[in-house]
Amino acid sequence: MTKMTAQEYMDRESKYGAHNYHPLPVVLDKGKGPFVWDTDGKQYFDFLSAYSAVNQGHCHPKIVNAMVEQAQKITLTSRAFYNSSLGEFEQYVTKYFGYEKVLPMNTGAEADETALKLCRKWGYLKKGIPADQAKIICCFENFHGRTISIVSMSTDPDSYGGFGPFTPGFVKIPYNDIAALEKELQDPNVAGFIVEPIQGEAGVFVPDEGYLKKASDLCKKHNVLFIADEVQTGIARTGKLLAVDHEGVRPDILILGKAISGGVFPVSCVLADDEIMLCIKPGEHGSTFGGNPIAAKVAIAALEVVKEEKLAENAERLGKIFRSEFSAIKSDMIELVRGKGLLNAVVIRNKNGKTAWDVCVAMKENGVLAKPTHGNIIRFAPPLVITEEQLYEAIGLIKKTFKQFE
Ligand code: IF1
Repeated sequence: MTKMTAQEYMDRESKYGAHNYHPLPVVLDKGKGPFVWDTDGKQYFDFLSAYSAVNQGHCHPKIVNAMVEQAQKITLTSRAFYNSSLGEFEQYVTKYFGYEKVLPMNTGAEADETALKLCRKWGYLKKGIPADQAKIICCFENFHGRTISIVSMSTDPDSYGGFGPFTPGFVKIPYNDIAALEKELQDPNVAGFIVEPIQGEAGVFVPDEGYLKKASDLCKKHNVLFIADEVQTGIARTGKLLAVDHEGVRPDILILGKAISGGVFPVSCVLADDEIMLCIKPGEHGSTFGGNPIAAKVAIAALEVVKEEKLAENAERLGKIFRSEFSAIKSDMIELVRGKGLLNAVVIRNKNGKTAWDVCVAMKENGVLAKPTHGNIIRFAPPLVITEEQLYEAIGLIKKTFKQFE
């Protein structure tokens, strides 16, 4: 059989697959650590990490082996029965993050939905909010997933447009605005406040120092649950195990996904203490694959790697290098660079009709993969296993790319 060209791979996806994405024109075939290779064998630095799901690097042997080993024993039992791996994961992950209970799911959106349901349930059973009156505060420019209830919180027409009618009960406020939050918290029917510690998809918006702490304290004062969506910012990405750790904040409900499995298998979960978690009774929530044995073993291995390889420390240190090197790049296409740890973004100023997309295509040619979000922002998020030497090499290729637009 003759070798397919990259174009043939792309045409086949376009012919048979839904057009719900507009991928960069590259066809990936292999991944290892911070690198990926395309179908022609060309090597790239992966600076997207599957949207921060591959923090531990592509195909980490310890995590892949955990999956392969379990897959040869038993893959799925459903929760109709107990299984020998789930409790091990539940004990490990609750101790790892310091919570009494965990509810395992698969995707980030499912974990966010679980958190919303848990918050409403708690509002009715514990806070005494009248039936069906619970409100949850969320932020403009949020991203929490793609389900109907989640896009009901969205202020991005690309996320919610054409998908109405929407789930009621969400109160939208500006991000990073304590006064706006305090105003809405006066409503006794507010059950929770859901927030990304850093708004990833919006373009890596880092809130003011102290915002998360003040928000969390205000929620406590008004008996409202502080819900942190760390699907993208968690698992060492921002230089601490969790982004909320930068401010010593302990969310009432913690939402994790993506890199909790190292990108090897879909795993997500919600963590909370008994007073909240036990509001959901048997039969009131679940998922076929939630808490399956493979997910359990993969997540334990992925979390062990984070500690063993000191990924948070690496992200903290290399993130500082990235931002200082980037700030030194002389290019009138670079408006600013911002971020925390190895979750960074560069705001691009269009030049001679060239946009962030053109920069990403040129970077691809030079061996670095990244993708624009919201048109003019390029997110740079390499796997946290990248070494300082590899980072400098990648930055050199990025600098070379911007020079091509001078
Ligand atoms: C897409 C964005 C990133 C997330 C946060 C929950 C979820 C996500 C903070 C849902 C998922 C992914 C989804 C993917 C692209 C990517 C993304 F641009 F869409 F927003 F990372 F920024 N909370 N983010 O970032 O988790 O259900 O996807 O497992 O939908 O295009 P999921």
